[in-house]
Amino acid sequence: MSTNRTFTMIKPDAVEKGHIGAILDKITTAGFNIVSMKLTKLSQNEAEAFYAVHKERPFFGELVQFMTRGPIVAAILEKDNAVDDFRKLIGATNPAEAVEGTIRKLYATSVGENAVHGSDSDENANIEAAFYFSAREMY
Ligand code: 3AN
Repeated sequence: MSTNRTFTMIKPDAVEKGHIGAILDKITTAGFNIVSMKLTKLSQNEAEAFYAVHKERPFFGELVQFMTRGPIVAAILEKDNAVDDFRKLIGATNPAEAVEGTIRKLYATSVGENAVHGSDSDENANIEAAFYFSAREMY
C-alpha cells in the first residue's frame, strides 16, 4: 500500500449514536477518497490482536471491551499526506483537547470513547488495513 493511504474505524460509540453518515461526510468533504469500507464487529480475540501494542497499558481491558460492544465501520482512505491530514481532521485523542470542528470535538465523549481511530504512521496504516481488508477489497 502506498504512503498516501490511512486506515480508520468509526468506533462503537459513534455507530450507536447514528453518526456514521455525518462522519463519512466530514471525511469525504475533507478530500479523502474511500478505497475500502465495511461495517463489521470485532471479536474479543480480534480486538486484542488489533490493539496488541497497548496490551501493557492500564486501559487495555476497557479498550477491548469498548471496541467489541457493537459494530464498527472500518475503512481505508486515500489522499496526499493521508496519515497526518487525517489525524488533524479527527483531533486529539482526548476530545476535551481536540480543536473545534474536528471529528472528535464534534462526536467523541471521552478519551476512551473517542468516536474514530486514525493510523499514527504509514507503517501502521498498512498493518491495520491488512488486518481488515484483502487486496481485492481495495479499490
Ligand atoms: P490515538 O487513537 O489517538 O492514536 P492512542 O494510540 O494513544 O490514541 O490510544 C489508542 C486508543 O486507546 C485510543 N483511541 C483510545 O480509544 C484508547 N485510549 C487511550 N488512552 C486511554 C485512556 N487513558 N483510557 C481509556 N482508553 C484510552
